[in-house]
This record gives sequence, structure tokens and C-alpha cells, in this order.
Amino acid sequence: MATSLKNLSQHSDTNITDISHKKFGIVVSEWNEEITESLYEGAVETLRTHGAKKENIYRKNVPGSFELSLGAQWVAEVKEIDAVICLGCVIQGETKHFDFICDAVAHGITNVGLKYNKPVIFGVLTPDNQQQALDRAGGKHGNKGDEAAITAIKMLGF
Ligand code: DLZ
Repeated sequence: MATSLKNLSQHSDTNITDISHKKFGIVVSEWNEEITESLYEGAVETLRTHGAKKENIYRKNVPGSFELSLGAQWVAEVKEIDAVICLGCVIQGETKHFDFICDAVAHGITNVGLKYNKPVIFGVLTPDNQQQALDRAGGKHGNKGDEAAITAIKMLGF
């Protein structure tokens, strides 16, 4: 979508758009599956609550968060897909690769969004431990999968 004046608001209101005909791709990392499944369920529930049709939500699993960027690219290159949500969980205590994985996936996902000019949402938890992850995957700090879905919806309003 090329940006034109009609795509720009004169105010800074965030648009919530009609998403009943929008197609979403959700890329899910299988590492820390208990967490990422909760993120996925939260994201799908939020999309459905805001009007997305079940048949317009597509899923692609990847082995770990490092693979989210390529998974996102495979999904984003599908013309019909309007937005991509990437879900993962990298737990600091469990990996020396923490910084490498987090940096790589943040840059990778950013690049995919810019390359395809589509929202590609960073729904990756980077907690210190499992409890912090659980707290953010349906626990006391909510579900970051919901937030990722809301971000995708907001971005489709622009
Ligand atoms: C290897 C690895 C480790 C140690 N920890 C995590 C993690 O906490 N979360 C995650 O999503 N992935 C992890 N991985 C896997 C990497 O993301 C990747 O799948 C492998 O390095 C292979 O490229």
C-alpha cells in the first residue's frame, strides 16, 4: 500500500479498522511451547473478538524464536495476508544465546515488515525466567498475545 494523503490522519487518533475481511498470519515458535501456545490462544481470541473470521487466521509453526524472521517472511510474501504476528518466548536464564536470538529476531522481523510493507508484529517475550513468562502469557500481567493482536489491528487502520 502506497501512502497517500488520505491515509494520513490530521489528528493522532489511532484507527481501529473493520477487520472482518482481513487475513492474519500467526507465526509461532515451538520453544517454550506452553508459553507460546497461550500467546497464540490470546492472539486468536483477540482477533476474533474484534471481528476477524476464523477462516482468515493462518498459522505457521517454526522451531525456535530465531526462525521467526524467516517464518514471517514466508507468511508475509503471501499476497493475501494483511498482517503477520510473530509469537515466541526467549528465557534469559536458559540460554547464553539470549542476546543473539533477541537481536536477530527483532531486526529480522523489522526487516520483513519493511520489505513487504505490511505490519509484522513482535510478540516475543524476553523474560528472565519461566514465572515472568507465565505472568505475561495469561497470568497476572495479562497476555502479550492479545497485545500483539491489538497492535496488528491498529496498524491495519493506517
Ligand atoms: C537454542 C535455543 C535456546 C537455548 N533457547 C531458546 C529460547 O529460550 N527460546 C526460543 O524461542 N528458542 C531458543 N533456542 C532455539 C533458537 O531460537 C533456534 O531455534 C536455534 O538456535 C536453531 O536456529
